[in-house]
Amino acid sequence: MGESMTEVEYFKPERGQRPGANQDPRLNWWREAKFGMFIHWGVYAIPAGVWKGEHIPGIGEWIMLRAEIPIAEYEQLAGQFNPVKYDADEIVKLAKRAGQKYIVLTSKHHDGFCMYGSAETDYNIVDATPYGVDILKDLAEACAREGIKLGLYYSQTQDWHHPDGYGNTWDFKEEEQDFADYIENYVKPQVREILSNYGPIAIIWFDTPRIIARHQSQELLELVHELQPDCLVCGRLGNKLGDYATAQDNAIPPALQAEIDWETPATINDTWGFKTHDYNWKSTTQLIRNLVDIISKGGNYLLNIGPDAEGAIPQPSVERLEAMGAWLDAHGEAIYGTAPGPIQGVDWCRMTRKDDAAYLHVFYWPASGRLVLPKMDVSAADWLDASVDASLAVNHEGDSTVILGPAAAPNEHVTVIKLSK
Ligand code: FHN
Repeated sequence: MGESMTEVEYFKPERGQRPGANQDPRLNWWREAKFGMFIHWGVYAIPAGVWKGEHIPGIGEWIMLRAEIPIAEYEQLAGQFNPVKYDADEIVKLAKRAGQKYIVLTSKHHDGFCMYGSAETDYNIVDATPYGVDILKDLAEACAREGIKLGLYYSQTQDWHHPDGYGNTWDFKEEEQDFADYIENYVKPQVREILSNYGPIAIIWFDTPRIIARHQSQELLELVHELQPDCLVCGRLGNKLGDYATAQDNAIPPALQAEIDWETPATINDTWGFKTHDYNWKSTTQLIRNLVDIISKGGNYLLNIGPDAEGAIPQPSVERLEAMGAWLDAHGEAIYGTAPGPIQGVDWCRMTRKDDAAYLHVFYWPASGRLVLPKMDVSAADWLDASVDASLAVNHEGDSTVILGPAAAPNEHVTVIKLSK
């Protein structure tokens, strides 16, 4: 893909998009999977957006930076972290019910707190919390039992707790920090840990590649591939390295991106880490349309949940994910393992394809019941959802192929019609 406006806007080159991707067979499972669950979880779920009685604007996991909370104060959250409602099986089963095929958990976010038992620091869930359980081990075992791939988010540059990590300007002076030492003697050993102690890891999801040098990104990529050759590295490793491109948060490119493998990370409300006062939940219809829109343009959708301080998943997230799963139960054939369809750029519909079939995903249903498409080589139209009981026909009229259906959409979110030759 060239330096088009689309690339600049949606796949910032400095965030590390690898030209010439879309070939590597290690990504085959991921290309098939289409839909994953992101989990942002850490001690920031305790303040949940509120610090000393004040609502801190912005995303929940950034509260330490936004409120410039001194390390000595923020660290005390670890001593209160006791997520007794955390149930790895329940999370994995929710992902399965939602139709999500992989999970990516924050093993260390920018606040530096490790959600796994690290030998490199005591600032981790096993050593620093009353809970004392390695939640990553539980999640890895649950994923293995349920056949879900597990990926790990790891903040490789920003670490507001480590004296040499990037980003904490209120406890440390940047000119006194040794970022190279942090990468060499902290990040690399930790990446080695998460790739050595928890079985197969499908993805390392690096993020915010600020100030990282090319050789540092390159060495991290090589380390991941040396330890687990099949492990994918997302496009935010930095310096145009990584196995696939990562769109900006919640961004869906306006057109097909056929030349690259890409993924959109996205929120269900406006935050990643749990916030008590974020009620801006996207509707189920919007989430299903985002999924379809992304898949039809060749991408993957990594949709986030932010468990609360007790480890419970917010009910609005559960309800939406289950509703997405119900839609996917009837329409998964038009999503999983598909490629972008032949018709692109029509506002009222999206299209995917598999083998000889094209799948028409209708967002806006015309009252006339006439779905007018550019001419296509198809002779049959069927509802993908076998429970729909309404007539459907295909007509070729001049330069158009017209699908004739009922006056109202059979599905409240997205109706899918399978078109065959
Ligand atoms: O700063 C992070 C943010 O907290 C969150 O993890 C998202 C997920 O894509 N990534 C960064 C912002 O782009």
